[in-house]
Amino acid sequence: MGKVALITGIAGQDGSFLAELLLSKGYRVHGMVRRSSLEPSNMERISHILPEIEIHEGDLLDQARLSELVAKVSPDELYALAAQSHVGVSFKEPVHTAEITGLGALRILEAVRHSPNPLKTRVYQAGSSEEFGDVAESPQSESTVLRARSPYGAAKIFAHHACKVYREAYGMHVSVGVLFNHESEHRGLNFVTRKITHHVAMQALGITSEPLVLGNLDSKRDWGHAEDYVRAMWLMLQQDTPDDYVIATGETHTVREFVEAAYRQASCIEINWSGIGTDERGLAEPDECWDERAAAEIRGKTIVCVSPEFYRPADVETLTGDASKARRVLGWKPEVDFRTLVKRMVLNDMYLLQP
Ligand code: F7E
Repeated sequence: MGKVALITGIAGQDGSFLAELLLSKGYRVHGMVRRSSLEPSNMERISHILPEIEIHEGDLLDQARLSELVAKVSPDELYALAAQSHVGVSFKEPVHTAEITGLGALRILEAVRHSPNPLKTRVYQAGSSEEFGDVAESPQSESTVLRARSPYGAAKIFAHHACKVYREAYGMHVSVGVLFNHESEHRGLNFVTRKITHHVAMQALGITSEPLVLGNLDSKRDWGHAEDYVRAMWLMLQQDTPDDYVIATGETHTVREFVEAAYRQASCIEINWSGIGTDERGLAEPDECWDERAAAEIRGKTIVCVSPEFYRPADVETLTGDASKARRVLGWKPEVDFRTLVKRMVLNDMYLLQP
């Protein structure tokens, strides 16, 4: 009989890809979802596999329910993916973020520790490159000091340390994946990559003529594809010994470069940047493939602008991951590069939005 997996946050980007991967490997997949997320609109990412998985209602705030669920499902592998995962929101709701993202992880560990067979269940905790914060060195690896710059990063550090404590104190099989930014066609619209590809697709299809409004364009991220990253999660739990692993591409791009790549892909438009800070504007420069009359109409139009609304009180400036341990021990490597990631996201949004 196949192994049993429990995924918290199964309806999210990573949860949906991971559920598909585990089903393809013959797992019986259980997923935990909050009552408020049971709305069909929140279940879209997993609607196609709903008949093959078992959904349970649960909440990271509710220890009794978590303990009951873990005891009942008795998973071989538990993937703790649920969290308040938006860094910007964590500045507005720091206590809530600590409750869900920090203490929620501890509640999962407690649920496993007090289950009938705590050493049976292998746990994957979703760590984050936000833990590196004001980076102490570059690139960042498993030995880099953690110096969070957001309430979200601080909560993830708490969860990360709790995992290490449970591993050492109780001999539990708990691994932490310190995942750098990972995106996809399933990414939520409030994260910068999908916000960009969705808006650029709307402009390209003539659905909107409003400019794309962003915050910090100079921020640099190491962006990979979520499908590659959930494979790393699974590999971690197949190891005899639990450990921490950085998962990243090792390649860093600015938000500005992501914007440029998206316009190039969607509409063969280059961007001329002008101004600085919140006065910066991105002006359209159609490439040589455009018909000259159509190009003349759009040339010089403001298609991107900046608003302080999307700045954070503190931002992590640059993140670059060193995933050599994962490559060496897990045999993991990313398959999707930056150009392909942008292309896939843009084309998917154009497909979804086509009239
Ligand atoms: O921002 C800048 C923003 O919200 C990326 C989460 O999955 O990855 C993600 O966290 C950068 C930041 O992701 C906008 O200031 C500019 O510097 O897409 P993001 P994130 O904060 O890096 C880590 C690894 C996680 O663990 C998190 O859960 O883009 N930025 N303008 C903007 N960001 C947003 N959201 N919206 C803007 O308009």
